[in-house]
Amino acid sequence: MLEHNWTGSFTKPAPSLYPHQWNWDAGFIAIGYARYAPQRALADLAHLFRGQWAHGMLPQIVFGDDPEARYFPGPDFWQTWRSPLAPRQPLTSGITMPPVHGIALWFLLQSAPDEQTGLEWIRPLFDKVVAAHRYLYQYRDPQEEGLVYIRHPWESGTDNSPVWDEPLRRIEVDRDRLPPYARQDLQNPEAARHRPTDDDYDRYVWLVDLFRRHDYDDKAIEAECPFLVQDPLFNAILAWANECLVAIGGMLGEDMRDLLEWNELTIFSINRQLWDPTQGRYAAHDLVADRLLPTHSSSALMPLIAGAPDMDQARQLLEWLDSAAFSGTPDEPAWLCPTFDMQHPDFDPERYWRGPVWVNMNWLLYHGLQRYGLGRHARRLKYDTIELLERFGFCEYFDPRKNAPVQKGYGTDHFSWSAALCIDLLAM
Ligand code: 2M8
Repeated sequence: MLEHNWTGSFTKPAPSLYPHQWNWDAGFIAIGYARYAPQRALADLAHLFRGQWAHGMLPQIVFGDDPEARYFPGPDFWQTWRSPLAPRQPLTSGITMPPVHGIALWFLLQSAPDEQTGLEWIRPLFDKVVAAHRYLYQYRDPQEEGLVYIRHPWESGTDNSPVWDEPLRRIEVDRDRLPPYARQDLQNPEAARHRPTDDDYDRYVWLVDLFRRHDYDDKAIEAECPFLVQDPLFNAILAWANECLVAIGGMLGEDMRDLLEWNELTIFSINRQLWDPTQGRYAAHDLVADRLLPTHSSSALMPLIAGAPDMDQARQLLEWLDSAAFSGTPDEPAWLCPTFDMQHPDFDPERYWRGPVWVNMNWLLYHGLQRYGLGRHARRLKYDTIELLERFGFCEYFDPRKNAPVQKGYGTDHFSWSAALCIDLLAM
């Protein structure tokens, strides 16, 4: 599948639905390649970082040049040439994504025949990944508390999660003033049931329009953007990646004091700011309303990957994972791990990030559980993931209900990170 999606210069997330290169997809894909084709991983990541902006932002999409590629929004819609910081070539989108690349470098290093070789492989990428973290701390952490915000649901990677509904509702869309656009993602008959709704897309487009009107100036956007959220998933990935970079930097003899300080603050603030003691889990913090968002997705478990929770917090997270929210009931058993609370009225087992199981989230949670010595849970997560792929194909996402009358996974098939992370899980 990865061969199939390799274009000659980068790996697409999927054959036609996602015809360009995506930021966190490339990180997960590199983790799979690391197991059998590390040079391919390095080439893929090198291509991604060609799209890095002058101030360090690593864009969500690096566009390829296939004239047949159909994707909205493409480069003409993003118009990133309005910013002096954006590369002229390759063209990119104007937002970022969860920074998994430090973690990918760590996995590449682990897969090398020896430490020296591994360090030589990743050396050319190291400073670029650090620069992407520096961008996040300098431009996305206005209160200098070690927590970075996202300014678009696409930056979360969990695009239409019910958690974003509340801050998105703040956006009043006037269709007459919205730039005209045509979705390209509804080409198969099931897509309208599985993908985000048109109302979601109107808000996604509204936000892009705001960004481009401000020529992608971070400060100007921050002053006006109604969607500024500190996501536990994004910040937990940042913290795990910081940790990986600090370890690699130590081996390379680099001065890692900045990253160490930032990371200490990030872990501290994940617990101080994002822990919801009334629920016993992490939550996203809405910077505009200055409050914790009341709905919680499986992202609320993810600070486990960064070692942020203490043992008592970890126990509360585990209880939640074991509850009907994620593990289902005797009548309605679940594959681990639904991305949203199955008992919540907003849960939708078929719609994208509102409930289905995603392989990248399972892979992350697997590592979080291992980190806390929760081997039995980690194994269940691993074998559920492999069984889903075996039964339903290398799809993009899966119905979490074991009793669901389905023969196949949802979304596109030949999905790169489902294949890549399966390789890694099997090799582990
Ligand atoms: C999905 O997001 C893109 C926009 O970035 C889309 O829906 O068009 C998400 O699942 C995201 O996490 C993923 O990186 C991307 C490509 O696989 O697709």
